[in-house]
Amino acid sequence: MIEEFNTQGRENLVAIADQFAQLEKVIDTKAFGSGNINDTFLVTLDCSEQKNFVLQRINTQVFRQPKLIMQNMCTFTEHVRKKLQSTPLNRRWEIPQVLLTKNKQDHWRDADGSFWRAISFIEDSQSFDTMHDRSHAPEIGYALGMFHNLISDLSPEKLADTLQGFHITPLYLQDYDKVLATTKVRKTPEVNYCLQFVSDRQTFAHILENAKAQGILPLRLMHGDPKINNVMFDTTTQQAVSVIDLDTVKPGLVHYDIGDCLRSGCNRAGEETENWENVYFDTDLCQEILAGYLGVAKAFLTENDYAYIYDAIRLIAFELGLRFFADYLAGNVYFKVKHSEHNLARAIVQFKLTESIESQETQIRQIIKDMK
Ligand code: GN1
Ligand code: MG
Repeated sequence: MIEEFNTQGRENLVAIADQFAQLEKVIDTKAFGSGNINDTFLVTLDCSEQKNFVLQRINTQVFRQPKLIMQNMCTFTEHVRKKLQSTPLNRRWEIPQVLLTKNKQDHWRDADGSFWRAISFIEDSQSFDTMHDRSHAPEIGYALGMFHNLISDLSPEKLADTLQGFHITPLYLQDYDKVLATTKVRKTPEVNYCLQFVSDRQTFAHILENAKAQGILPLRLMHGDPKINNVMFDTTTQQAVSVIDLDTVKPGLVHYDIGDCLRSGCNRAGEETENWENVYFDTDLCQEILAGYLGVAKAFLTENDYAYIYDAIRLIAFELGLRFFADYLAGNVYFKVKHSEHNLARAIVQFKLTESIESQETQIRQIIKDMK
């Protein structure tokens, strides 16, 4: 999709970006980031302050009610803005802002019916797909902790469910079973490995949902996608300054976030590697990320919350592998792919990571215990 815009649609893209520019002129648009769902562009304006903004076309096959996303974003940013105003932090922290169109709307529909929205770019910051520098580990934890901290007093009912079933592992398992029942699967060694991997973890897949249903883990607000490249770092200080990508901020378990942050931050080889033998879960990074997280989040975590952190790390890695694998079997209908085996390769990365997490269960549980 991005290529299509770059070759055929640049003028069109400038015209769309222009809807969100006020007096400034759009001087450049380029594909931006490595998102798997929406199409994202960085727009440059002819202006000395706030030179850039992020323009996105929301994938409405995934986010069926994109207006809810914008509504949630506005509720979230307003809450956090007020909170930071009354209790300022002693370091830089930024909240991505929704930018309005010339007609004061929070989105714009083009002639094809595509849903476009614009978000402020956090100036002088950058993100990384894998752990770039050890010193980033506590910062990534701090960023997630700060994010949770800032919304810990916003009640979950204030935000809508922008993506039903998101991170409900048993539902992904149901979808997977449906795909398996209706698809003729070509059984290569890689496919067989994945089939067996999922089959061996049927009971485990329910662990967080069971704890939620039994009231052991409370429903809170979560980010939904706090992977390493959604944390922005100040280019000068190299401190974390923002958590971006707010589309899935909605009621859920903080455990999905803790699991997602650690499964992405501690996988030094990254989600996109095809060198599966290099994939492992780095427990030193896990210790540092968790220390950064707990430095800010300790105040609202309960004894039960700690008891499920290990399972959350294991589950979210497994769940993402399951989601990639099911999408491969379904013909790559959800995640963007560069080739037909792409989702299969991504699934294997997450399953190898899950194996590494499982093989280090004792150490990981000890790290968590020592930090309480
Ligand atoms: C998707 O599009 P992106 O990269 O922000 C996905 C996440 C996955 C992630 C894996 C709405 O996020 O759940 O963890 O890919 N988002 C959605 O990279 O499904
Ligand atoms: Mg995302």
